[in-house]
Amino acid sequence: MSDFQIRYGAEVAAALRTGRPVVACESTIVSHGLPRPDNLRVAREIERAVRNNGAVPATIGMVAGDIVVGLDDDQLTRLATSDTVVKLSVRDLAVAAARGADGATTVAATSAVAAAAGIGVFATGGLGGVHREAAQTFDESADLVTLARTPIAVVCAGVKSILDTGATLERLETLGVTVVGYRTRRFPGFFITDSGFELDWSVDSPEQVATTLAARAGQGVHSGAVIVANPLPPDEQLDPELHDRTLADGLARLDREGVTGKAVTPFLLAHFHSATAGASLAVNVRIILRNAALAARIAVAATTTAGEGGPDHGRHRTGRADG
Ligand code: PSU
Ligand code: MN
Repeated sequence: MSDFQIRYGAEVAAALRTGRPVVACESTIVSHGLPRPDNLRVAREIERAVRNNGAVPATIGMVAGDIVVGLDDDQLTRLATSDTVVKLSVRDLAVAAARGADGATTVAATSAVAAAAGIGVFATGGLGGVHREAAQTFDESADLVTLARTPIAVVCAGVKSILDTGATLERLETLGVTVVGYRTRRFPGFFITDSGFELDWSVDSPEQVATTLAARAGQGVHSGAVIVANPLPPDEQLDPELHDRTLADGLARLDREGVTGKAVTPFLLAHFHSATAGASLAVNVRIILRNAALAARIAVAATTTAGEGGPDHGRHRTGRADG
């Protein structure tokens, strides 16, 4: 019988015990964000990218009602291939556990669980944010409010370009979430290198991110996340013209087919992947692998940076991840 406590993969448990660098990885990008059968291969490649850069990957998800930090390969396969995997944000975790469900954790749920587990760095693709029709629909991802109260460094390529990037950046500012560009002052646009929006800060190295985390822990006044926005090099981005066309079609389909709620993001991503004949998929995979590598280098730097910015970063948090 489950007591609903977080379960740990053996390697992750050992790494956390001994203070080795650990990077949290998300499962919703695997189950709902990437098409099959590529998704399982990519999930394994993400873990390999983390390892190749010196850290232990901890992919987070729910298996038969248990929150697992550090899914093993059987569990990863199950979440990548089963048809009954539910997309879980923070608010879904307890009821899904009570029902013994299989689930994949979003950015919100993955960060909340990772911080509770004492993991200080998290790699994903793109964050959720404010949707373009939010003025009418109120559709704003729970990723934003969760990051406001969850002390973790999240490496991403900005917010998905299907969103209203300007509105999302305004909300992140309101919510007090730190946003830094990695070697850039331009906020990336996920599939696109440059979203067109300027950032106040950039950081130049994994060490500088680690020092920032140490400063936050030392200052003792922070309870939210640090977003490390890592753009694709321009020659690796999706052709911006193809991007804009595909997006316009996708938004029109959304409207026509009446897709709402948590189905919106997976629907638009799937539309991109089929409408660009896999071009957006290749870009999406590049984004995730690059973020996994950078996150690992940050985690490594954080374990060697003096002070509390190291692997214990998340343990001394002041804000509860579960609200
Ligand atoms: N970015 C991607 N692929 C994804 C997602 C983001 O490139 O699959 C997922 C993440 O799990 C993110 C979620 O947390 O979409 C946001 O969904 P929503 O907009 O329903 O909050
Ligand atoms: Mn939503």
